This record gives sequence, C-alpha cells and structure tokens, in this order.
Amino acid sequence: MKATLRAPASRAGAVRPVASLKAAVSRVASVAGVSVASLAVTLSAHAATVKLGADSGALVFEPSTVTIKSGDTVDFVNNAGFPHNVVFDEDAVPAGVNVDAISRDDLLNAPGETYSVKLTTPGEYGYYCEPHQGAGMVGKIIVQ
Ligand SMILES: [Cu+2]
Repeated sequence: MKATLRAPASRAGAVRPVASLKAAVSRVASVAGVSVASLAVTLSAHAATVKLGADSGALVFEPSTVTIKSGDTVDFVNNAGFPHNVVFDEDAVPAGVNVDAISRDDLLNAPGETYSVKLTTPGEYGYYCEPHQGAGMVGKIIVQ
C-alpha cells in the first residue's frame, strides 16, 4: 500500500496537532479500505495485548507496561516459557479495586491461551506472574 501522509509545507515547519493527524490517517485508511480500528491500536492505546513470555523466551510480560483508557480490555496471550498467570498486587492497584476479581490465578498452560481483563478504575495496576515473579516477571497497566 502506498499511502503517504504529508503535512502541508510550512515556512515555520509547524508540527500538526495529533488530533488532525489521526483524522488524516482515518481518511487515508477509509480510502485505502483499511480497518481504522487496527490503526487506532497503534495511534492510541484503546486496548492492549501483552505477551506472556517474550519471543526470545525471556520470562517477562511483553510489553511490561501498557496504557489504556478506562473500560478498555487487556489481552494476555500465552507466548513462551509457560505456565504463567496474571496476579494483580493488592498493594499496587487503585483504592477499591478487588484484585481477586481481575486476577487470573489459574495457570495458562497452552500456547496462545488468552486471559482478557477489562479495567475501569483509573490509576496504576501492578501485577506479576506467580511462577516467575522471582525472575522479574512483573508488569504494570496504567488506566487513564
Ligand atoms: Cu510466568
């Protein structure tokens, strides 16, 4: 696909506001028949996918920090070095959030197995993988 985005030439070299860039991308995407939703993922984090275990096999959440909007869903996908799980730290979530309701204590054993969690209360959520917490398999979700 050849869809070049080019801001109008300006002597001042002004940077166009992000909002108008997004609108421009949406227009280009519509013309090109590309799903705007798939582009939106890279432009603004309406949702996120976190790999359980890096492609290299490292025992980490990849990426280890994601930022989403309130009401968005994070998908944790079993990738490498499993079993893993996703346990939210009761001392590292916004006040009033029930970590039992959002954690996945049962181990994910199968390749591609996915755990999805919707988060609504804004703030920072710290979480870890029980089997690999000692190896540094910890992550953070920022809900805006
Ligand atoms: Cu793990």
